[in-house]
Amino acid sequence: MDELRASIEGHIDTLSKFTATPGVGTTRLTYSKEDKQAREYIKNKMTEYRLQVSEDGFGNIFGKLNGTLKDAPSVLIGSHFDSVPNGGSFDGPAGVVAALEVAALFAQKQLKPKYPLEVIALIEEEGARFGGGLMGSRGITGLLSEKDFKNLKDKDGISTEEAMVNIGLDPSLPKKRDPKTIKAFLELHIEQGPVLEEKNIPIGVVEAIVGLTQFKVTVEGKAGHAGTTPMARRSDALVTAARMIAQFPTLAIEEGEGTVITTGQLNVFPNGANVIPNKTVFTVDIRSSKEEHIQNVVRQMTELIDLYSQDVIRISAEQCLYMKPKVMNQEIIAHLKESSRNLEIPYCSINSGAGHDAMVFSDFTDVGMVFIPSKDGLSHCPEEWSDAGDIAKAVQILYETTKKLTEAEEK
Ligand code: HGY
Ligand code: MN
Ligand code: MN
Repeated sequence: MDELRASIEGHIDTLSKFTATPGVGTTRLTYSKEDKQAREYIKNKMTEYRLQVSEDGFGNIFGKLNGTLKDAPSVLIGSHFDSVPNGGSFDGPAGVVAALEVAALFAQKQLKPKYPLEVIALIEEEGARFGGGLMGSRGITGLLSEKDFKNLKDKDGISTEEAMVNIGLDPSLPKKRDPKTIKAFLELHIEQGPVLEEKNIPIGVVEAIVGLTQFKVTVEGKAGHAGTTPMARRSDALVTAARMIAQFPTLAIEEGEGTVITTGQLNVFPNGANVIPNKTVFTVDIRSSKEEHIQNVVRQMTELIDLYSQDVIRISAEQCLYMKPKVMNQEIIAHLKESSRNLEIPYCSINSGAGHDAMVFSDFTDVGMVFIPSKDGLSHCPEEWSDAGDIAKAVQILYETTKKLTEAEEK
């Protein structure tokens, strides 16, 4: 176990170095220089663990161990390797590293699975560069069409495919994958909340994932001189945005049952200290375990937009992502719990307040997720930390579960 723990620490430590903001957390945007560095490391490890390495037309990375059954669907195991700006070292990479170590155990024990095993490292789960998020998994499953993918641009107007080519990726490779080629999807992820740490339990078997939606709201007013424009003659895009955003929390609190709403991004144009803003663009992220709460908050947000539209020239809202609440596959949940019991590793059931690629795959195949504790419940910040020993415990549970799902016998 110490060797496994050391190997995990080595992976996490190396991947954490591939950041655009050294010393201030992990910033690894999709198709960036840092993406390319992490990609090379992951592909080298896949090769070292005797996996056949490939990439698809989105830049998702696959490491395959063939099975003995001809044309059989694969058991996918993995997570994402992009990050939020100034995020942590574990959100995503913990799941990719765990999957690599499961494959390493298959190689060490010379397992020949009936069904292929594929380690997968997914791109743009966070949406930090192109917006929306869950892009790699939505692309594979066809939820994000090839056309919509091509049309996505970052804040500098660089398109997805342009950015891919800039780091040597090939957008012409196959994109959408036939769901019949996937038998199951397993993902280890950090909890990103306080529950497991407070319970002092190392493993959470995920039962359900909240539904979520994200909007990009654009408020258009009129630029003007801060000194000479009378207050009564202003069409101030920032004041209007601020008045709306300040009312959002009440919508979620009054909806209740854990409903949450967040404005994480706000851009002001032209952003001059002595200029009345003529445009603001901000995001709205709404989540709940019950779909009707999400829809109620969206309706009330829309009513607020209509109300404040009279103060400015125009307000528009673009929905970038909508995912229903998802439940994990009961059979896989049972396998994960049985493996934990057999290994005498304490576990509990848990629901996810964070979104994950597993919620995308769950419409196309059997899906299971395992959480490990997050120190102080923190995530999406440089302080994010999880114990490599807990990741090692999850590797053992995922190894036993993957053996069952791939029908691999140890010699
Ligand atoms: O936003 C989320 O829940 C995930 O971290 N992308
Ligand atoms: Mn995240
Ligand atoms: Mn994540």
